[in-house]
Amino acid sequence: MIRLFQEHYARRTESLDGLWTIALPDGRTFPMIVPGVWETVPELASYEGKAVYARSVMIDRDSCIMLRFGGVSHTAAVFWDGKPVGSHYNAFTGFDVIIDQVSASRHELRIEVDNSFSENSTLHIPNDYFTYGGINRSAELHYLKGAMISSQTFYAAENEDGTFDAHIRADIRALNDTGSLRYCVELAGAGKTAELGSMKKGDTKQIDITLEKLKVLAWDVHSGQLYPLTGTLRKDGEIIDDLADRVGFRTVEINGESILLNHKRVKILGFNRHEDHGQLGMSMDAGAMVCDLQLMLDMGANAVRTCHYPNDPKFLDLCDELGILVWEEHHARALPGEILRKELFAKQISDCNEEMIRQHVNHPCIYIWGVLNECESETEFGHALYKKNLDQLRALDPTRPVSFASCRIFNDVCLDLVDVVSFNIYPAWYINEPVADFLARLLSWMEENGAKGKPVLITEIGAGAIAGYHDAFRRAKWSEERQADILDEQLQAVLGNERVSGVYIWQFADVKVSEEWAMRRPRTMNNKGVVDEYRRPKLAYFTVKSRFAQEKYHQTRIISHPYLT
Ligand code: ADA
Repeated sequence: MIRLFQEHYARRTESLDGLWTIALPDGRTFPMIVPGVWETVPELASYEGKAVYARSVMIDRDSCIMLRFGGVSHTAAVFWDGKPVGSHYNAFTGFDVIIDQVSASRHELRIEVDNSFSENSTLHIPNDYFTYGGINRSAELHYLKGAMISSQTFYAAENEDGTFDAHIRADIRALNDTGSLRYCVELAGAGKTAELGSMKKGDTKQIDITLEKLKVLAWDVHSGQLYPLTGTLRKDGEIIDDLADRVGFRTVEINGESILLNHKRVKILGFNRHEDHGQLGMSMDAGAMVCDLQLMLDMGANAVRTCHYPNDPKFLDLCDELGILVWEEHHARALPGEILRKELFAKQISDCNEEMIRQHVNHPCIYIWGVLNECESETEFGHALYKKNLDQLRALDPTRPVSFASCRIFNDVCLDLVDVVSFNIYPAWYINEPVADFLARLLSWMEENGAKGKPVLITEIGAGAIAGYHDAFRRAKWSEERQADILDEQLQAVLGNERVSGVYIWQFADVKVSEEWAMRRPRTMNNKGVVDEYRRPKLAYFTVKSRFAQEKYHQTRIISHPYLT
């Protein structure tokens, strides 16, 4: 399943997860698990290129079907019985392919997958994380009837008396000429109906429904109160489609230099987390994701930054349930100027913005959207580019603040564009300057350069250590001891500074990087994790745990299971 919960009860869906076959251009074939990455096959550990995934699909009645992919890394061309039916670029957002008039018989489904770097790829480039190959997230087969609920977007507005009004926008799509349709939505004990009338094949309609004065428990840090939101579509009284989601009621506000969650100032105690694991690559199942979150909670964290791309919906579902705040950002890490100036980049990043927000907007755990990590924010061209991307995010979701993580310290010209100012800094690691001194210089400079009166986040800070390498004298960089000491100094300075609204440690776990980075990255890994790639804690784990535990924002964890309310 693509989500952690069942999205359809009336619509018939089937999982396409399981063993497929892949064929390489040289004729080799392998059984291949979906979701998964081919690098877990020893013979393909360093294979970069094309592979054709294939399986048969039995359709037991003449149907209109939809193929739904959570993610394919990084380019997919979809073929049904040999005919091209869809394509998608970017491993980190999902996509659908609708196929009409499918006969009741056995069919062939093929996906040509390509993870190579080329002129056709502006987001996946050789980088300080790895681009795996495969159908990296779950896939599903949906049977559609005459019309479907394409999406339901939820937004909650709090009333003076503490109740909430829920605004639901449903997009309906007719797959055939339909008779009179009726849409119903239910949430938190309330419900409403909207008459749609008849629709012609290909028609779309948008319905806005408000459920007023709902008495609900707020979603909060370490208390993920969720409510099922259920939409149904009826024709002549029969349910022909449905869509279930889970939503949370909370408020996120920027109030001067503070970030408020439910009117309380929140302090971010977070980690940067890549989707990567020593054994599973980027295709971590929910169990492995929970293990990561349990380690972060054990260290006292309340937040995760999805560096540097939209995350697996299952991971976001878990953050919803566990009450963990998420900074989600589109797919961009330190892209060079020549890429940023390509027309293809403008298209690929705009598609990613649209898909990220349309697919993830209902997750209460996401409190902020980010763009263009460490890109060209020191030039006029960069200012226009950041403005274009931030404006697109705001247009798609006016309810959340926006930001970007800057490394153009003392040169950035884009801080005026954001609601929250954020910096990636590495004093005592890359820069041999006492952390408190560097931080003081940064905070002073930024006040005169667009940050005045805005919250500040340190979106990256940390140091490297090769797991198992020890220096009894605590001097050698890359020793666990030195990493722990640097992180201790960094966290003391950052968490002790009232002007800073929080921190995301770089990073949670060691991750694989592109071969092109090998000379700058021992083990061809980014070794700044507080755990290694197999989640074995380094000494720094306990340093973080001690520092986070001293924060008054370190709440007693009340993990209340959803639906108890
Ligand atoms: C940057 C970048 C991260 C990582 C980090 C590092 O801040 O945003 O992706 O590369 O540096 O490890 O140096």
